[in-house]
Amino acid sequence: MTRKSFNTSEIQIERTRFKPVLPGVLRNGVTSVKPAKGKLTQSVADQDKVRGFFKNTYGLPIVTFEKGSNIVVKKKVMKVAVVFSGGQAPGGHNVVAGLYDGLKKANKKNTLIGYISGLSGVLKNRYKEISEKVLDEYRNTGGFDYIQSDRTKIETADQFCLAKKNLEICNVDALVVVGGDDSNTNAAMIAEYLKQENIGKCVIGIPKTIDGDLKNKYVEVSFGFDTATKIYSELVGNICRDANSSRKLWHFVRLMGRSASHITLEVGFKTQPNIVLIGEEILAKNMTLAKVVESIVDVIIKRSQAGKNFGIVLVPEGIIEFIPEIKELILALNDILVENKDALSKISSVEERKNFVCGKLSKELSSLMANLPVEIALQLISDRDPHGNVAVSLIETEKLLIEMIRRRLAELKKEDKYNGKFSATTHFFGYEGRCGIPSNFDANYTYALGYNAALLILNGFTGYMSYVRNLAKSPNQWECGGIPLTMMIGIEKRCGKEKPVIRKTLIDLNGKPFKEFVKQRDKWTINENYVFPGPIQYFGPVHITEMITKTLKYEHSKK
Ligand code: FBP
Repeated sequence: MTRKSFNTSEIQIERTRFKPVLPGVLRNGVTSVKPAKGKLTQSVADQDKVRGFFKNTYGLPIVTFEKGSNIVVKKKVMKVAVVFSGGQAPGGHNVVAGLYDGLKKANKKNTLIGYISGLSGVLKNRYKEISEKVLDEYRNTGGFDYIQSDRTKIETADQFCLAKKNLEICNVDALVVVGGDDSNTNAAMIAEYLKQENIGKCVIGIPKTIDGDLKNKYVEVSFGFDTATKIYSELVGNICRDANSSRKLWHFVRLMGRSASHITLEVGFKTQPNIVLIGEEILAKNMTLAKVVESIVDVIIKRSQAGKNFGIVLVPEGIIEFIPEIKELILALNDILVENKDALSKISSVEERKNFVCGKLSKELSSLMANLPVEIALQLISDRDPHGNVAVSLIETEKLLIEMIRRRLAELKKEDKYNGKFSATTHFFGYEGRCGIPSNFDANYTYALGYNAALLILNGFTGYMSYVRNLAKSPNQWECGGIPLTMMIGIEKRCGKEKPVIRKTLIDLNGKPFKEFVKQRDKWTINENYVFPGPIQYFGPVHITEMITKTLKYEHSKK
């Protein structure tokens, strides 16, 4: 096949021929699978408050798909809309493909449209019909470019009303939101609103994010994590080899992942660099910035004494939010930015903006701000995203660390406690992995998530997230169903107000992956135990092409 929509590579052409494997339970056609409802559920926290926000959709039962005759799915001709929301993650196009194929399997007359550029597409009523011909060109490809994405949040009464109106204009029976924790929170709110309006339209969420923090017993991993971490691991592995060859540089590699350090942990396992910082551990140990710096300096000195003035440090981008004094600073800044929105909008100079904000901080926090490199201070007061998150991807923590390390080493030199050389360089990997060609795992998983979402819709469910689990086994043994969105929700302070939000799952320091990491990491510090994973393999021996993440492997291990 040749791609007609845009230029393509040989490997992409070859990938369009890949046939995703459906989970065993979904393989015999949509009329041979029926939903079984489990017990009613509770939200993960703040039950009364969450129930108050979701009067019509709170506490639904878990749904599991089982083999069994089910003709209800053929009864009605359905029109479904899909939307990508938030950051890109490898496999998005296969969600659309699975959804499309599932709908068509039930009834050839079922149709699928894609809202363009995230939930703003719903508000502007911008969409395109998903056609078999064009979709075929996107199967098993990376990116979200077929229908694009953005971070719009549907929030105000007017926006909910407009969304409903546009769904009615398009005659859409169901909306599928492919998103992370914030976007799926928004999906839960839209589901609640439409249920309250009693207009018979369903909303289903799909767990997407490279960050891997949308995770629980049912959602074992969000899609994209597998591919993105494989891509970053190739890059980090190559850097390890470069460092080991030239032996002159310390490489500080910041990795995306927002608050959670799942990506960094996985890349750490795959490449075994000298230092892997884990935000959750820093928080648990209450490590100040000075303590974090000291822990790195300690390794730099030991390696230097062994004649090794080089090394690799992995830095999760969200680490900044876990260092106690900076966490306090960020929380204070969040409030100041909300409370002084109008005044700040009139200040165009970044320097004046910084001075204005510093004037509102306590004495201690203001002096902390003043001690930070000026770029970092400015990055900390940059605008929050529509969901109220700090744009951690814009904060160059690796540069902050290098600056502090330099200062500390200079002090130690003066005291004759260190006489090595410290030359450092930085890298930030995030966007490099978000649109990669999905691994076989992600290609299969996303296709199954989309197909399973079609089944949830055809069976009339709303307010659910499509789940596919038992992922450490082969797809034949994967289990499918729906988990109520409200089950994952707790209350958080966002933009100065209490809001319902799907809880991010951070690294569990008592979990098997972290414990395994603690067992291994000391061996990586002074000796070079680097691993060079190389690129994702799409063709070849099964133990390589179907390799799952180490995180999933340790989570499912018996020990
Ligand atoms: P999602 O949570 O929307 O999937 O996005 C994840 C992410 O890639 C984070 O790792 C990163 O901090 C952020 O998006 C960057 O956002 P943007 O694409 O807006 O620069």
